[in-house]
Formats: sequence, structure tokens, C-alpha cells
Amino acid sequence: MANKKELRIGLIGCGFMGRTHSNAYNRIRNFFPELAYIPVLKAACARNEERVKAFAEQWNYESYETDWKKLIERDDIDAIDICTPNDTHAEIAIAAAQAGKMVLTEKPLARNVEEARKMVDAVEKAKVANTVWYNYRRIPAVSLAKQIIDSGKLGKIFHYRANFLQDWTISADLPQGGEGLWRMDANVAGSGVTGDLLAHCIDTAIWLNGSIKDVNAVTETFVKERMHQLTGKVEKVGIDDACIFHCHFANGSLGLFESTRYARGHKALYTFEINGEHASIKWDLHDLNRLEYFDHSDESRVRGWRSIHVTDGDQPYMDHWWVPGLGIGYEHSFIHQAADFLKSLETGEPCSPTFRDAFETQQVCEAVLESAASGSWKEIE
Ligand code: SOE
Repeated sequence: MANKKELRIGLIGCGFMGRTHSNAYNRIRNFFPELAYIPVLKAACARNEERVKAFAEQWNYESYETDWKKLIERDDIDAIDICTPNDTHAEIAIAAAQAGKMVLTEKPLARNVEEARKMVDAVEKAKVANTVWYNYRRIPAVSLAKQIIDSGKLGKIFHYRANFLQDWTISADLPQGGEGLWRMDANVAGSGVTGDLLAHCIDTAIWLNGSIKDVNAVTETFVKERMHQLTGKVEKVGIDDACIFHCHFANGSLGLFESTRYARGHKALYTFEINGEHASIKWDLHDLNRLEYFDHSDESRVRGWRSIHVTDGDQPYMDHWWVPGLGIGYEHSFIHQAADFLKSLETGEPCSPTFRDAFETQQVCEAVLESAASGSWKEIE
């Protein structure tokens, strides 16, 4: 495309997240034509040659690699996008930053604070653009919630409540680890629902309601032993299957968070509710274009919860899509993040959440796990 600057991307990992990010890059040029930068899909990378070749063809990558170290060495690539399991994020991100590449990584930033700290140091030392794909921030209704809160309409905030519920690990026959199951393996994932699901809730919460001061948590592992797909042996399960914590935010409000993979009937129910002095907000991933809003300053005869269908051109991101009334979906949150990253290269402003922003979420996750292990309150440093 004439007059466009190129952001040449090398993407690592061709699983679920590899697809969401690749889809985002492919759709940018049609739906965000005003951006100065366009993504150019230079290479996809994964260990299995047959799979990565097919992936590269399917998603329009010019080439493929089977060794991420080779990808990072290539001088026709500007940005490395990490869509691999959590145990590889730190090594790849640090090497990419040291090679002068921009780095985008799937959430959570890392398995733990120690890895995350090294990643933040690496991108900041190399002064390379970076972001973490906490995609739910960029659902228009969630972005609208942010605008409403920042405008002060809620007044003093008292409560922040969030849930992320799934049910896919209930069967005791499900192996831990192995193909498509790395989220079940504590060595690979770092933790269970805390790093995988609560990390989303914590990221959104910090974004909407500010820092978390301290936490008090309980975790449970309902199935204590599972067969490991790679070793074939029955081994102790190291992940948390469920986690509940409460907390204090720095603004004085109380937080209540719950996540589980044992809520029969729920596949990906992410909800949050915020109660302020003057108004409240709630949102539900299963009805993601809708924001529920209650404003106590409404005339009392007609006061009640408003159900805002966030599809209008003057609501966040929606001027890029169809016409008022027509909704968008999960995939669009990734397209919006890719667009915001490209925009950040134009403006020079960091694309939030940066590694440093996501470090705070990592600190909260670690404090949650430590609190659950010790049975006591844990402060966030
Ligand atoms: C787990 O099932 C999962 O895919 C998470 O890893 C994602 O981050 C979340 O958005 C949906 O659920």
C-alpha cells in the first residue's frame, strides 16, 4: 500500500492465540485504513514444520521458520509476537528485545514475577515498543466503561466484583500437560486459573479502578492427580483449579474476585460489576456489546438500569465497523489491540498494557497465590 510504513511481523506459535493475532493483522488494512503503519506478515514460526507451513499459508505469512532464534536474527522483521505457552515468554521476549525487535506477547506476561521483572528490564533497556495482549480492555463496552469511570460519573467507588468461570477441566480423565493441554501443567503455565483467567480480571480491574494494595485468597485443586500426557505417568497436579480472593484497592474500594474451571455450564463467563456513590456499571462477556449502567442522578420516576447497546459510531472503536445497532465479537478485541499498537508507533505513546503495566498484574497474581499458600493477607509491593 502506497505511503504506508510497514511493521514487519514474525509471529511465534500457531495455536489458538496465534490464530487470534494473525486474524487481527489480516483485518487491519480493511478496517483501520487511516493508520500510518500496516502490518506485514513476514514469517510464522513453530517447531512442527508441517503445521507451521500450513498455518503460514492459511494466514498469509510470506515465509515460515521452525526455530524462533532464527526468526529473531532475521533483519526483515521489526516485531516479534509471542503466542507460545507461558514457559517460553521470558526467554523469547528477552532475546527479541536484545536483538532490537519490538515485542508483543500473549498474556500472562510470564509464569511469575521473577521472569516478568527480567522481561520488563529487557524491553526498557533496549527501548523497544512492547505490549501484552490483555484483549478484553478493547471490547468497546469495556472501553466505554473506562470512559464513564474516568469522567467521574460513578463518584467514589466502593466495590469491584469480577468472575471468570469455565468448566472444561472437570473430568478427572483429562490429562495434564501435552498437546493443547499446557494450561494444565504448572511447570509450563506457572499457575492455573490465577494466571490464565484471573489475570484478565486483574488487568481490567487495575485499568478501570487503579492499583490493588493487598489480597487474601483461597485456591483449590479439586483433582489432585492426573496422568501427564508427555510422561504417561500419574502425577500430582500443581495448578489451582479455582481461586477466590478479596482485596483492597488503593482508592479505598473493596474487590471480590472468583475464577474456576469447575463451574458446570459456564464456558467463558467473564463478568464484572463496579458500584460507585452515584452510579454502577456491569458487563458480561456473553453479551459483550452491552454495558449495563445505573445512574442515581436520573429522575427518580424513570431511574433504573440502562442497557446500553454499544454499537454506535461515537462509542469506542465502533466507527470502524458496521452501522449502529450491529454488533461485533471476541475477535475484534484483538483487532483493536493490533490497531492501537500500530497507532502507538505513529504517536510515540506506549501501547497499554505495556510489559511494565502487565508486571503489576503479575505481582497481584503472585500475591494471590502466596496468600492462598500461607493463609494470610499479602501486600503488593
Ligand atoms: C482458557 O480457556 C482461555 O483460552 C484463556 O487462556 C484466555 O486467555 C481467555 O481469554 C479464554 O480462556
